[in-house]
Amino acid sequence: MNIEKAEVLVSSPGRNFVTLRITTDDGLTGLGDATLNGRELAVAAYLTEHVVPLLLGRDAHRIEDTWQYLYRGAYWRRGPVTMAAIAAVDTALWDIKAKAAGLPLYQLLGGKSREGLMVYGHASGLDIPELFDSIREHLEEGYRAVRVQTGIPGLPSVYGVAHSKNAAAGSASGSDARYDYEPARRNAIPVEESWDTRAYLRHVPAVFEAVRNEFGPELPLLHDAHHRLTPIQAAKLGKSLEPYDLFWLEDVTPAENQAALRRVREHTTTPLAIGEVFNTVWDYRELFEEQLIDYVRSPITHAGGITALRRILDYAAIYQIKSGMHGPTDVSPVGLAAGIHLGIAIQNFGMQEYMMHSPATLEVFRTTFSFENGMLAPSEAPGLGIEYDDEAAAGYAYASAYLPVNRLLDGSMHDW
Ligand code: KDG
Ligand code: MG
Repeated sequence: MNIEKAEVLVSSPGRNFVTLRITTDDGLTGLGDATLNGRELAVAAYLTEHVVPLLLGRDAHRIEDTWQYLYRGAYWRRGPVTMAAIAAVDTALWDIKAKAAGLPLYQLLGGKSREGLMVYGHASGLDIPELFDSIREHLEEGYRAVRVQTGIPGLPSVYGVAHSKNAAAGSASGSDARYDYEPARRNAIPVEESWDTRAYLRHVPAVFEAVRNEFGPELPLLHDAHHRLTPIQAAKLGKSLEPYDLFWLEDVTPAENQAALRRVREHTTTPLAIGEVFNTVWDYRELFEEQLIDYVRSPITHAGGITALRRILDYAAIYQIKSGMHGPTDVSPVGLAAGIHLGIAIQNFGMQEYMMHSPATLEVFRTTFSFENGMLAPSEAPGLGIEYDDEAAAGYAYASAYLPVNRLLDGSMHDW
């Protein structure tokens, strides 16, 4: 079963996606997600110019060898562009292998370890009443865990918090109002937001106190600090949130410095999650071996595919560290579906992020997974269970879009 064709599909149904579709000489197709938010065309070019020519004629069954060929063979290892490209190839080949076997992909990964994946949604509000409405809306949709992001007094907008006053009225399929901080905005240059760490550190604990008072002790609550704190600020935040029993506190410090998490860990028992911007197991080595984190945020799309993330999570399992796969709307339904198959199979699943794709996205990517009672589950369709609709995609042309950048009040650039 040789690879006959590999197409790089760039489309923009609601937001930009890069998808690799591999076709074999016996007519099977497989899909892989290669979307890198705000830098999409770099991966599309990497695939088109440097990967697709190497795939043609290769045995589609040789997933491990193809992974090693693209990783070791490139000489320039790691990095988000390279690893997203490798992830797309790897995922597409797993999709094909499972279709060839006539089985849903999770069966090839060891079969089910659970019936469904517990997910969390994105609740947010500029103020507490809006935030409560957003949490209630998520609970009504069946979510059994929520990420809580809040506006900060004095800051006109905060990434992760819907700007619109009626954001909580967004539809179950993820309207623009509800997630208006995403997709990355379609501008020639990024929007600039401002940031004040002291105001943030003062405000967030009070918000969590209010949420716990309103919604009780059971509801799993999560929070994302988007890499904006120094180690000691992060330690302070973790400590101040301890009374509110977070499921996890995410991305507290810039992710390049693994040692920073040592400082944070020394001071707080709030569970820590990190890794949505990591690309390889090497980014996690110190964090695992010193048990500095509790959840691995890498999705399949940005960590080199199913083959690589499986390895990362097996390594994590030795240290009782669990998965917490990234699942915003810039991980395409293909990337999400791959994560659902992996998550259902592994022993050390923790939590899955699920933001829900827009109706436009779901017009192009035909999904079969289900969301019921706060749990995602794969279908029994062979492979990933996703079809790409070329005709629908043709109506959604690519337009450049960027995440906002972040400046302190004095105008200097700040960490994401
Ligand atoms: O592309 C970046 C976004 O997906 C990211 O900022 C969202 O932090 C995020 C999250 O946890 O979903
Ligand atoms: Mg995050």
